Amino acid sequence: MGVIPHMTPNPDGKFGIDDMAVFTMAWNGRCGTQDLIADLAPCEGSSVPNIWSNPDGKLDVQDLLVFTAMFDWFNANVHTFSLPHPSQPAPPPGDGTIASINCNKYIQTVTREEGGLTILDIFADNLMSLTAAELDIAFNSGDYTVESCRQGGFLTGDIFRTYACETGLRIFLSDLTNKNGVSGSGKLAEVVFIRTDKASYLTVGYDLRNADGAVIEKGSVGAAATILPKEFSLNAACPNPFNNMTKLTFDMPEAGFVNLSIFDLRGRLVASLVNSEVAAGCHAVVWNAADAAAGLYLARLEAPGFTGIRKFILVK
Ligand SMILES: [Ca+2]
Ligand SMILES: [Ca+2]
Repeated sequence: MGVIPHMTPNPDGKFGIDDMAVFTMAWNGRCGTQDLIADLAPCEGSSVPNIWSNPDGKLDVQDLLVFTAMFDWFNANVHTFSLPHPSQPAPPPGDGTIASINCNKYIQTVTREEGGLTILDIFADNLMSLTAAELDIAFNSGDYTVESCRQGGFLTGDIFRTYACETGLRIFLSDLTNKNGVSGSGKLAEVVFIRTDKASYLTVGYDLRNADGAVIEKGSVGAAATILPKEFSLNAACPNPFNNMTKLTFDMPEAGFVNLSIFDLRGRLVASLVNSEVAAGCHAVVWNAADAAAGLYLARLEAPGFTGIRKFILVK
C-alpha cells in the first residue's frame, strides 16, 4: 500500500478491513486530495458481482455505493467465517454483578442488562486518529442470539456493516467525514443480545486503523456477561445428604437484605449463615456442620418479598 495520493492496489482476493481502510483513506484524502483508487463508479451491470467499473475521475456517493455493494456481496456470499469460542471460563456462581467493565489500552467493553436483554457496549479508549475498525464479537453458540446492533457514534462515517456467524458477529465501521480520523474516547458499537440463563463470557477482537491505514492495534478483550437471575430462589443443598459440609446457593434478581439460617426440626436456630445486604446475582454459602448432630435440618432464606425453605440431612 502506498501513501495517498498514490496508493497502489495489491489485491488479496478478499474484501476486509484492509480494503475498507484503503477506501476510507482514498475517500477522505489528505492535503485536500482524494485518491482515485476509490473511483469505482459509475458502473455497468445489474448487480454484484456482475458489474463493470467505469471510473469517471471523481469520488461521490456512487463510488461509496459500489464499494459497499461489493463489500456486502463478498462478506455475505463468499467469505464465510467463524469465530473461536471464548476461552475464558464462565463466571462462577456468586459473581453476578449489575454491570461489568473490561478494558485494556484500546478498547473498553461494558455489559449490562436492560429489559431482560444483555447489552454490550464497545468503546474506543483514548485512541489517536481512528479511521476504520473491525470488531469480532465471539460467544458460545447457543448462549446468545444477536437481537440488534447499532453504531455507537464515535466514528461518524457511512460505512457500518455487520455479518453474523453461529459463534459471533463481525462489525466493520469507518469514518468518511474526518480526514484525520477521530481521537479520544467514545462508543463504537452497541450490540443487543437475547441470552439463555447460562453464564458465559464474550470476547471482542479488534483491528483498529488510523488515518494512514496503519494498524493502531490488533487484539482482543473480554466482556463478562451480566448474568442476573430472573427470580429469587433458594436451591437444593449440595451434597444432600451430607457429612459435615454442604453448600447452599441462592439467587437474587435484585439487591436486598437477606437472612439465611439453619434450623433443626424443633425450630431452634442452629446457624446463621447470612444476615446482611446482598448484591443481585447468584450466591453460594457453605455450612460447616462439624459441631451439629446428625439429623434433618431446614435452611430458611428470607429476602424482600421472598421466603424459601429447603430440607437436608446431615449424616455422621
Ligand atoms: Ca483485499
Ligand atoms: Ca466515480
